[in-house]
Amino acid sequence: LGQRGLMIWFTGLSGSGKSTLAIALERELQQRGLLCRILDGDNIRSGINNNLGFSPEDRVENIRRIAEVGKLFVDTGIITIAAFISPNNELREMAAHIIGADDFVEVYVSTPIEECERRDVKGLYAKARRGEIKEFTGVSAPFEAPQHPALSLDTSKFSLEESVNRLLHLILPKVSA
Ligand code: GGZ
Repeated sequence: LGQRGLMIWFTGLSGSGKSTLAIALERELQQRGLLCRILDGDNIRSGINNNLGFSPEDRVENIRRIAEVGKLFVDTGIITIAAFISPNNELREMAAHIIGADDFVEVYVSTPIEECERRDVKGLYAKARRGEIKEFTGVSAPFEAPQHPALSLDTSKFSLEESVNRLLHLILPKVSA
């Protein structure tokens, strides 16, 4: 295959830019001939995890299954990009443990909540503030910032291009077989 598998694990609030970064990173990796796969709400919460909500217990099960599926991809040699809020250290440590710490790169998308809420692409923050969505991360459910991420990216400070360049700088040296 000419590449090594790796999990790029994005963590951050809703609207912080995880999916946008994941898609832009995937494009750059593919242009370099590297095989990759995005795991996000669109292909996980709508499918294998469609019986899960956002209670603390369901978030654990969400992340557990994502990590188990992700491990299969990583062990196949695929650069796997996960974009989930994964709101606390315990969840992220579980994922790292399942996948294997050597194959796990934690990237904190640290865009401040004020900016995420200002963007409110899907109107979810407004709904959460009105109480129409319960246990919404950052509003009525906790988000714990990672203590030692491999990389922190605040998308209100860096352009998409700058962020992707930083990601490539981190990842490319790790994936040559
Ligand atoms: C957080 C929620 C919630 C609640 C629905 N809390 O911006 P989005 O819409 O597309 O991304 C959010 C997504 C979060 O799912 P994750 O699987 O990443 O969360 S976790 O890792 O905590 O399990 C948001 C939408 O789902 N969403 N309700 N209550 N986000």
